[in-house]
Amino acid sequence: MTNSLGDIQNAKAIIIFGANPAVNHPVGFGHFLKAKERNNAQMIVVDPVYTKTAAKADYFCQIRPGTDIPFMYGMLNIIFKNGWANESFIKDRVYGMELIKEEAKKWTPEKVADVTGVPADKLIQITTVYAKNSPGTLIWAMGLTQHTIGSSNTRMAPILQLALGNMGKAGGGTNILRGHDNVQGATDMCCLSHTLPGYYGLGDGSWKYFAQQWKVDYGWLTRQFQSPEWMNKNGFTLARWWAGVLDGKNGNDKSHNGKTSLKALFVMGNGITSVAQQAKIKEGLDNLELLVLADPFVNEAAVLTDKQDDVFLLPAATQFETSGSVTATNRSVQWRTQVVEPLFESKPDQEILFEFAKRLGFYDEYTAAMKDSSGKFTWPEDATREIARTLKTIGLTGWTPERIKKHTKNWHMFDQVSLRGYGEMKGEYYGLPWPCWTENHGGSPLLYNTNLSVKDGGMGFRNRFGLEHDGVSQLAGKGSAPKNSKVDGGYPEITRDNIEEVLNIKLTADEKKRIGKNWKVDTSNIIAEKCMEAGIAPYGNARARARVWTFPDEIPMHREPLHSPRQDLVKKYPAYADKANHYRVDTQYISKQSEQNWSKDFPINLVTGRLVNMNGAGMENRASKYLAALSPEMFCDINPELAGQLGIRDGDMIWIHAPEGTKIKVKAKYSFAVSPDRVFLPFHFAGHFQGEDISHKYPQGTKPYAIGESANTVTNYGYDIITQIPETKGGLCRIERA
Ligand SMILES: Nc1nc2c(c(=O)[nH]1)N[C@H]1C(S)=C(S)[C@@H](COP(=O)(O)OP(=O)(O)OC[C@H]3O[C@@H](n4cnc5c(=O)[nH]c(N)nc54)[C@H](O)[C@@H]3O)O[C@H]1N2
Ligand SMILES: Nc1nc2c(c(=O)[nH]1)N[C@H]1C(S)=C(S)[C@@H](COP(=O)(O)OP(=O)(O)OC[C@H]3O[C@@H](n4cnc5c(=O)[nH]c(N)nc54)[C@H](O)[C@@H]3O)O[C@H]1N2
Ligand SMILES: [Mo]
Repeated sequence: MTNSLGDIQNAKAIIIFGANPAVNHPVGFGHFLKAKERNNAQMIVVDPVYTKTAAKADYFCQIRPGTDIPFMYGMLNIIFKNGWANESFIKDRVYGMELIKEEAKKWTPEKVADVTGVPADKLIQITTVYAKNSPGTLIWAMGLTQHTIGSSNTRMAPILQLALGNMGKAGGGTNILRGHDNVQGATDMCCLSHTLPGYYGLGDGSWKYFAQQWKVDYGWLTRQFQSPEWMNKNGFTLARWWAGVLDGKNGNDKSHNGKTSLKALFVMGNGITSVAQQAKIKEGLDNLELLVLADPFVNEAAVLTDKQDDVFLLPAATQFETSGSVTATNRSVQWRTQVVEPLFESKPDQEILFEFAKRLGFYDEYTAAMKDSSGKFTWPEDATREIARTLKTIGLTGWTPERIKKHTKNWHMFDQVSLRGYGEMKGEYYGLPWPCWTENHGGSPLLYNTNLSVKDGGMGFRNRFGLEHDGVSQLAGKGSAPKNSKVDGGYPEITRDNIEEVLNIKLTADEKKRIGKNWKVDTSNIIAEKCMEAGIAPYGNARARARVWTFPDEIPMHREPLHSPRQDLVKKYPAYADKANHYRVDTQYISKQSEQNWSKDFPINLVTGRLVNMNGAGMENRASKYLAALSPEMFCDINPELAGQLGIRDGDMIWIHAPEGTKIKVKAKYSFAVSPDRVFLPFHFAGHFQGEDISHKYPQGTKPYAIGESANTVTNYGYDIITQIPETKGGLCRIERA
């Protein structure tokens, strides 16, 4: 999220792609409604389903799943044609927009209408409204990401904002509504298999930096791997770990994993039934040697599997029973205080991990960086200090436990919209939104804003991809530097070698001795401090890239979902080539898409999403009598017209069949929110599997109040080409009366 939820109140237009905040971010949605009250902000919702958010919008575009790229190119077509683009912003701060202009020319409103299902005049109407009501904020969430082209979708949306010059502005920006409590923090800390914490890339240099910061021997670290080259390879993802268990099947090739299958699975805080391809996941679970589930509830992976031995449920404490820093969707940090001591024999997650480390023999190394000279540490304060000391890339230097606690204690001393502090909090923004470059820096509430000095939260775009590409400068143009900058225009990221030249300063001999190699590893903080004095962002001042020369599609291109209802368009916009060793698993694209005409046997689009009373895999809520009562059983939203064609009455049980050969049995619920060519399934249920009630497998006394089929038993095969997120928002199915 470039701005903040509060800042949405500054918007004059709000366009929402694939997010349903009225249901999924109901508190944050208050800011959207305030924007309407304050500025008469025009709200546009683009979604395949008429959602509760759409009900509050001024305009609703019912898009076919997986066609947001044509939709946005269609908007750009109209914007460029009418001269509504912000050409000076593009000239000074963007790279590669001419390629986008060329592609946009192809997407006339009529062509967009054919591909997306949104009428041409509607596209022209909403584009006019959005372009003329500036600043406009662009919101997205899972409706853009959960596709094989999810990563292209999430590049396309910022490109639209860059074209309109809506980036780096109050009331503008790209505001991605994050999911779980602290999911931003979890990502920043790298619950990921392809980077180190703080998004430091896998590579010898990063590992050496972390070895030093973790106070462990680099050689010891390398010995934890089969051989050192494995340190720099992507691991498995949550979406496809199961393929690692299934020897030689489903894209498994053991040579991608040190010639071995996965044998054990340790799950801490994921419901498992929330992941696509449940039948395969079951097979993966069944074939494990060891399954350990650390969860405050019964993790329904234990119910899904037929595995009888070596399945352990560890009682994890909840977040009410622990404390520490948590990061909100807008990069602001808060301190969470403990409400009660862990109940019964449950333990907070870190205690469980410490106990593991002790038994596996690396507790000393695990805790080394937190310990003082007497070998003691205080949890979680010393962990927070370690993070602040280490993670320069996203600017966490200023996040000391003392400052974070003071912010949380004084949250009434901050403005809700600008996040600016008053009284003793003056000069700081609520939660010190990162980057928070130094221990005196007040945080950056709004990314890429050049109207503020760097000291006050301003910055340009990061210089991450070199100084030039194909002879074109990657640095920002003259005149576009943050306020009070010593340099007028673009400049590179700051290093030991260029600091004196770029900042036009002289370092003392002592500073020269202490300074780190570059801003990302400079634990002396000399680079950050000197940069603040000079009004310079340590990470440089560059252009935002519309063209990514290292990606399979250099600019976002439309590609039909692997299972598309439009066979004619599949030929025109085919999927990617298959990708071997994609996070250790061979992954199908074109071979799956062209295996057969899927839409012939599976003619209906399948969309999945959320309910307001349930969360994720849903066990937490289905175990609550009152929340379960609001949606006591699994259902499928179906348009009465489609239902009528299939002879299905409201409340009938139906079978939903998927291309993978799997099926679920659920209740039909008449709804006009979906058009007759698609159905909607919530994914919060478990306890039934392909028509069978497996609830006898819950440990005694733990069966939740509501059980049902998991939508993920029928979500289709398909994984994003960069991130491997499952294509749970675009697939096909066949429906019949049960
Ligand atoms: N009550 C509740 N709140 C939650 C959660 C929960 O489970 N329950 N989960 C939290 C988490 S982890 C997350 S990530 C967020 C997710 O928040 P959202 O992303 O808002 O959640 P979804 O309902 O999954 O999807 C949003 C919308 O995307 C639409 N969509 C599907 N396909 C497409 C498409 O191709 N294009 C477009 N434009 N739209 C599409 C769906 O119809 C749906 O209305 O919510 C968080 N908040
Ligand atoms: N079909 C379909 N599938 C989807 C999605 C979709 O839109 N459609 N959305 C996807 C998305 S965005 C997400 S984020 C996932 C969400 O799915 P999950 O990540 O499975 O979400 P939760 O149910 O919140 O799971 C969290 C688990 O952690 C446990 N837990 C809660 N607090 C703690 C704690 O403090 N410690 C520990 N150890 N455990 C705890 C809960 O009891 C629960 O079992 O679902 C994904 N799956
Ligand atoms: Mo999520």
